[in-house]
Amino acid sequence: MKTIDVCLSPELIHLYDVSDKAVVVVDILRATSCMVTAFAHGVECIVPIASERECEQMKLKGYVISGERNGQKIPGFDKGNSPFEYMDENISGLKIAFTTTNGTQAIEKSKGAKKILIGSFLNLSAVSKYLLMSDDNILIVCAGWKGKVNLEDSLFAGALVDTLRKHIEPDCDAPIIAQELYLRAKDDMLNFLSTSSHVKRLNRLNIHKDIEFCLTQDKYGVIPVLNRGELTLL
Ligand code: 3SL
Repeated sequence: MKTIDVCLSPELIHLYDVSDKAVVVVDILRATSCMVTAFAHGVECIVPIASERECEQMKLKGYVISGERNGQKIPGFDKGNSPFEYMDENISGLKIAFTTTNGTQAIEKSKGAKKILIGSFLNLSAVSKYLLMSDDNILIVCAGWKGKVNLEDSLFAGALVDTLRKHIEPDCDAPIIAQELYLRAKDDMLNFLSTSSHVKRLNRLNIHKDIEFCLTQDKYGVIPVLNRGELTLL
């Protein structure tokens, strides 16, 4: 049977051998939800970049530069990190360079994996179906916040474990913890997350509607996958 594991923070990734695994990187609020939304609206590719400076330099190569630090759009960048910025008709065909506080860092740290997929509640079923068909062992890498664990990424991990549970073997207890958490939260995730650190942080920045949107399940059927440093559609 295939195995599944959950890395609750990118700081723990050294504990896992990713070389034979399909890694699903998740940053529910909001990086991977933005990426999935952007692909659902026709972007050509997204280059995830850890460093703000390197991302900025991509402007000279014709990329739209997008990103945030601490939840706020980086001054001088074209776009920030709200999924609502990646829905209009002008998105189609764009090449985007993207840097975020945690999400793109988690992708960077996952390099070396057999495959890297981008997960969110928005494309949960699509990712789950793909993983069911594939023979690869699975590792869900939660982006967390600056190395610390967060609730929303752990809930996504639990949701994915829950959809795959009959077909996979947990490799340690993190998938069981995540699944239990998800089962407690699933009927009202918005309420469950109301006291979570990042929801409070976003609320302080007056970012409210993104939270509810990013918790919507199965709005899109796209799966972004990393190929030679660039996310494209699977
Ligand atoms: O850390 C990240 O990658 C972001 O998604 C955080 S924020 O939601 O834009 O604050």
